[in-house]
Amino acid sequence: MYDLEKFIRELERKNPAEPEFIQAVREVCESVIDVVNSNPVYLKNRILERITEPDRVFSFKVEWEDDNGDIQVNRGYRVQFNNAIGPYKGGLRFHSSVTLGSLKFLGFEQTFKNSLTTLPMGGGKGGSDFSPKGRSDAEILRFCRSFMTELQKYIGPDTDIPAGDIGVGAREIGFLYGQYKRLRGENTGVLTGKGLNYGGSLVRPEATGYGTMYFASEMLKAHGDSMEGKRVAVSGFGNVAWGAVMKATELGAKVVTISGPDGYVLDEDGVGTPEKWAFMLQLRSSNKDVVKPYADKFGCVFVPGKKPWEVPVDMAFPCAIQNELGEEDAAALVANGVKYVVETSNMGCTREAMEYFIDHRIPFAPGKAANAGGVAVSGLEMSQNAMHLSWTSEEVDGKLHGIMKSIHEACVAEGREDDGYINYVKGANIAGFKKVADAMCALGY
Ligand code: 2IT
Repeated sequence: MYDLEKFIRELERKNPAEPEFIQAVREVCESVIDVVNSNPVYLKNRILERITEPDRVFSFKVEWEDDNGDIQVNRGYRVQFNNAIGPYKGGLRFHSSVTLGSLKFLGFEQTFKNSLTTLPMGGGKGGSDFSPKGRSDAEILRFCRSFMTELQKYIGPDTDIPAGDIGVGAREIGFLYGQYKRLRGENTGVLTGKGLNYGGSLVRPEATGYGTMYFASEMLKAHGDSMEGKRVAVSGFGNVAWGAVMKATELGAKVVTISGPDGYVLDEDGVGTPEKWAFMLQLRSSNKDVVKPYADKFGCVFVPGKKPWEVPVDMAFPCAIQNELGEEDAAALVANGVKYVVETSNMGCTREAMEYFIDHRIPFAPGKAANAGGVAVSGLEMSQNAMHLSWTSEEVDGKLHGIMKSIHEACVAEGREDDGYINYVKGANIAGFKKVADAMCALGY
């Protein structure tokens, strides 16, 4: 039998100064502890020790020359967390906050998220503390080349397939894939999120945001409700927020906020026109990491230095980065009458915020369920690459929709509590965990 607190203490001892990793592991273990303790096969297999230890971790030096001719040094990583159900799969994050601990949390989360997608993909994550903010395209190209020169030693189309994440979009994937092809002479599609004319999939850019809204629609349906007329707060302004605002609008909701490190925009008319969506893409590609220009251009309110959670809304979608929504934010949202919270960033809510929503019986979807549409369409891109053909957007979107529905069903099946409340955190963790744990037991040690 596992003693949860003792297990976490030992985990902290083995992984010092990695608070996000400990936070992510604790959340999963709290959900699955009864399932594990009542299963002799899991106990005999020491499943918690094995599932919380990454298979391997690579760390490498990335040297590149900036536009002034000065040499810069960053650190690159790839965490291959777990390949029990398929090859390692997960994004690359280029952001100043990247550390080994943050990538271990992301790789751990990815393992269960990928399991939920129903596709055969294991979990991995990588990236660098390099920040594209304020960099020229030429600098980003030189960084990406140097990064891939090392990374290519560890990845392959049947072993480890990276993709984008924060700071890694279509431009960076292009530069990275270009260098991979130069070095390896292959066209195997080793990265996903590629451009359409060199092996990418339709709908991949929109997939995370679309998927989250498909999940939200299922969630609302399960509560006898619909997206129609809902007032929505979104944080972030990157690829995920962009897909989310487009699909939310199509489903009849009104998104009134987006945000950046500089503050948030309150757009009472709604972030609901193609011109506004196109401007979000421009903001992202400008490498400035600010949203104020949106408020200036469209004449709406800009609130500097704040997060959008103080705005009264029916639904909140954190779409930026881990722990972006804390307990005070949760309390403000609940006090203002929020009805649903759909975490779209990975672990976007602190432990205290998540518990606040659950204690107040607000339906709360965790990122590993709600944002799985991105990696799901990455999985579909892998299938298309392996078959050397491409599907129409209707085919891809239809499969994405089906996957998000099935993730929602899995959460309900494992997460319904005695009072009828659907605990999506518990449901996602148990459903994602069981598949990986069973595969690990079947494969032996
Ligand atoms: O967090 C995520 O699921 C991603 N960044 C996407 C990963 C992928 O392989 O598409």
